[in-house]
Amino acid sequence: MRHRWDIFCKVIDNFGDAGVCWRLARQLATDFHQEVRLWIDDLATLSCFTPELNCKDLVQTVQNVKICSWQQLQMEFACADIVIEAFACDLPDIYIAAMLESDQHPLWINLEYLSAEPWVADYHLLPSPHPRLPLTKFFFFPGFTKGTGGLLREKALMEQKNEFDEAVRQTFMKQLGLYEKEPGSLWISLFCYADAPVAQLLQVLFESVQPILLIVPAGKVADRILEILKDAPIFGTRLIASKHLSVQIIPFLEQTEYDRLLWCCDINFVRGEDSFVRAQWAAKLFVWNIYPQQEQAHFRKLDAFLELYTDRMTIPMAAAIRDMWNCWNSRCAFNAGTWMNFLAFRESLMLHNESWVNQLMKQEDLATNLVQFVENRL
Ligand code: TRH
Repeated sequence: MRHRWDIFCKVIDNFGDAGVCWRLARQLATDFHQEVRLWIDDLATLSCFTPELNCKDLVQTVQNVKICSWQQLQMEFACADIVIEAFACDLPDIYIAAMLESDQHPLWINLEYLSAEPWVADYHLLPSPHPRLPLTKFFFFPGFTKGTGGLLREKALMEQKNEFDEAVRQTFMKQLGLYEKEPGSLWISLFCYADAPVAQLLQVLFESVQPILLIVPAGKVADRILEILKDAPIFGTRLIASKHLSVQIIPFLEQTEYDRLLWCCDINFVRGEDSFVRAQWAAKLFVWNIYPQQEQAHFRKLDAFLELYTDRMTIPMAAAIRDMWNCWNSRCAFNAGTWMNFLAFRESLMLHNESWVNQLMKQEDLATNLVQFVENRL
């Protein structure tokens, strides 16, 4: 059934809040033909990966999603049937008042952050009655296992990935200004936080005897790399960092193009939440830079994911992954040994990642779970 959805998104920092909400909004509109409005307080961040967006337009429709600046709530509006409060962003009072006034109160869902911690399944879909008002919100937890809300995965994603053959790949790479891949070379995409040991990674890659192309979308990390390599010679669009290491800074990509970049690379360094999930669907080698939290709470999340992800690996392979990921998240010193050990498992990791994707695919995707929950409640 076609329902009206309002998704509320506050950009706390970086791109993930907008990235997740935009992906969900698009999927609800495209795959489920729902009427979706995305209320966002920072159009500029959304526009970084949605080039069609015009930041001056406070209301506009892009890819069948009505995007409204949060400021527009001062004008007259009608509540939707379903309200998604992304990452406990606190619905505006004016909207809560409108919910109370509507004949049938909208179904209120709080979309939580992704975590692999075991408690997630116990809290998924729990109701939380409002302390003062006759309204209830439901917690919706994304996750990797049965009983959680699942992961964002568009219906056509795997088909599109399979159709991304050599010819399409060549065209895509050309558009990005990337030359043909040298046989035997490694392509690595790099998206991480400023405190990841990027200088150490470069140091290790300088010494590589295998040709490497490090591809870095524009941003703070790209700036840092440019600073480190300020004296490196330039060949075409690439910086020649050492005999075998070249670096190419590319523009920050449109969201679906970023997926394609992950499909093109052999190893993807990803971060936060959304790029982390996309790297899993890409099924190439990936290294996660987790979003740092106070009192190192993020390490519990990192360990919980590693526990699941390495479950079916041999002990040496699991140890190599743990070491690489822990060092990349500054829990230990990253060095050439860590890297070489990780790379040594490349072939078996590729196979592992294929079966990891198959395991994840046994679960419904997040939007399907959300729609099913809504159908059961309305
Ligand atoms: O940007 P992130 O670090 O986002 C976040 C935020 O820090 C957020 O506050 C926190 O809650 C969350 O992580 C856990 O990383 P993430 O989640 O990977 O989001 C990045 C988005 O940017 C994602 O949708 C992919 C997209 N992207 C592009 O579209 N093009 C690009 O070139 C790149 C590098 C990313």
